[in-house]
Amino acid sequence: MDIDSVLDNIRIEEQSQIADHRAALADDVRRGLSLELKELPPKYFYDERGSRLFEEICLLPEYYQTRTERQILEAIMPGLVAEHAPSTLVEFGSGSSAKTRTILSAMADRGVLRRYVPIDISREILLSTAESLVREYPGLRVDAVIGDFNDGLPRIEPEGRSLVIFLGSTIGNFRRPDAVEFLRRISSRMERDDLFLLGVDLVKDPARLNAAYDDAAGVTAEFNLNVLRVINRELGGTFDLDMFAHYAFFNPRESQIEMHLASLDDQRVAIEALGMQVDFMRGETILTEISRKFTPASAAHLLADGGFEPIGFFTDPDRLFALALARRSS
Ligand code: AVJ
Repeated sequence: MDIDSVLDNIRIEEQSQIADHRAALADDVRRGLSLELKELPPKYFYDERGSRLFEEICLLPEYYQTRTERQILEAIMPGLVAEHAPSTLVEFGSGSSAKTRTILSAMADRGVLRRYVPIDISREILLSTAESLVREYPGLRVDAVIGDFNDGLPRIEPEGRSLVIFLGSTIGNFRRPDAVEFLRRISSRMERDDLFLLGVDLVKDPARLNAAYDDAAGVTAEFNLNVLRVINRELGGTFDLDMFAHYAFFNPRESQIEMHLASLDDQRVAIEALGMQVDFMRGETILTEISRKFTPASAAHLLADGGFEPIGFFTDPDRLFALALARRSS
């Protein structure tokens, strides 16, 4: 397939409100490090190095999420496509769309695949993914959307039934009210016969959860510390990465993993671009990520509050991970 016919099948639309990523980072860092209980949003882990570290995490023996979700997808997609015949796949936070191929192939095998709508913040990743997919799936149209999760579902002209997916348990990064709001923005844009598939990590033995976020090879620790590197580079921070330790644990009362960076001593850090100095007491932590864990009931409840009617719940034999299927409630 020559490059012109490939590009004929690709459209990229910019929908993100955030024109200036450094300004957004500056605002979030100023706010988060001024709080009495310091925190930083997890989205800033993912510069080039952080994205590479996350891909490494997905291959770790302790991190069961990625391969388990893929197993479930492989098991359920043929049946789901046979029953519902979706022609458009819409994916939030598509990244490099690795798991997406399982779904696209199931749709292609049934002859129903028409269009893929990946939504991601990285134009480069969207473009390169779109190009390879258009080559791999003859006749596929890719309408890529550059956007943030906060932008919600893009307006797509209806053309058959859509399957909207949000995989990887990324919903677990949202505090519950934010998750509800995010889901509501999606459900309000969906047609009654569209489908929504949500990946959720399940509650399990806390030791297993703790290991998944504190791997023996130390990759998750590097990933966590990477946010300080990003602040140093983008905002002229003076964080000494050797003066902070990765600290992650399951909090059963909140049903969430909490990932922190703990200050190893009393210290003062400057952030030049913010004209700001931040004091840390020995042992004080920055909350860098929450990763909420669900039961079948709590996932169904969240979906219902988000404007969805749960219609299916699929898990693996060890009940490590789950995919919840839903449609808009009316
Ligand atoms: C990409 C948000 C699903 O919460 O498990 C992996 C990120 N953090 N190890 C997760 C992550 C530490 C991951 N999500």
